[in-house]
Amino acid sequence: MKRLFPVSGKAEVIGVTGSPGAGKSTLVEKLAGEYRRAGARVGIIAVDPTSPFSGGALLGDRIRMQTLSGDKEIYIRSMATRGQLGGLAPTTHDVVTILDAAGCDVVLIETVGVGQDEVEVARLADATALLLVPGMGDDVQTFKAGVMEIADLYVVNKTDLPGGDRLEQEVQAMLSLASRADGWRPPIVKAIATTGSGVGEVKQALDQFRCFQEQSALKEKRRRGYLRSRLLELLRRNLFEKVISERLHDGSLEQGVDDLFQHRADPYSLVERIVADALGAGG
Ligand SMILES: Nc1nc2c(ncn2[C@@H]2O[C@H](COP(=O)(O)OP(=O)(O)O)[C@@H](O)[C@H]2O)c(=O)[nH]1
Ligand SMILES: [Mg+2]
Repeated sequence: MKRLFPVSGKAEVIGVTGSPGAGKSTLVEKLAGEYRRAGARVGIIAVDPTSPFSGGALLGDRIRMQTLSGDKEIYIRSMATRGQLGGLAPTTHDVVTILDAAGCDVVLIETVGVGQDEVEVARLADATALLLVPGMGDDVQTFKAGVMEIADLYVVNKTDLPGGDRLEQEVQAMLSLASRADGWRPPIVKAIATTGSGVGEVKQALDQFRCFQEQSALKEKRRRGYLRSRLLELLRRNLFEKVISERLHDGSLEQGVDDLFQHRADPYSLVERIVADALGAGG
């Protein structure tokens, strides 16, 4: 990773999020086809929540994306979240870097929209598309908190089913209530992922967003924001492991629990002492 990072940073990273069954895998496959036709090398990362069914889900994704599997300019990787809070598989960031360094022009990341997940994808990605489906409980009310704010593009999928127009109007109405600080007005694209209808428009909208970002230096701002949070996250993990390995290996963790249980110590002072010891500040 140390050697790959310096030669990465060229790929366009696109997150595709939405409820399970919304058609993300189907859309990603078709979208990958669009990018291939435009001559791009494409990487696909499908992040699955770990569950008793995940084996089936991964297999399903592979089958769904099988039209791509003979293409040497496409690389598909499924990853489990391993129950990590927040969702995105811990190594997803590194896989993006690897695909980027390997010359992928576009990296598509599919994640199941479960709470904190989308926020993380939005941070990692240059652009995030949110899939909504009519009549699946995906009405605007349930999505309002949090998720809506991170979408740069809305895809109303399964418009071969009834309710697509109404859902589009709902999203439109929601978007008209608030304007984004960066001035971008997220477009709404109607699609039928299974037939590929509207997928060309999805790519066009993503291209327009990229132009908008490049003109307004928004892309730089976004990437800097992501790199800052990545740096802090790695630092947090590294320091934590350092403290654990240097200070808490010899039963002192249990000793601390004991002190807390007896109320001889409070957790705040205990943590302050442990950290100060590990950093060599001496307390
Ligand atoms: N009717 C209809 N079904 C769709 C459409 N897009 C996807 N599907 C179906 O919805 C199911 C879930 O799709 P999938 O891509 O696996 O969803 P994901 O869980 O979001 O990745 C599959 O059976 C797809 O064939 C669409 O536009 N219309
Ligand atoms: Mg899927």
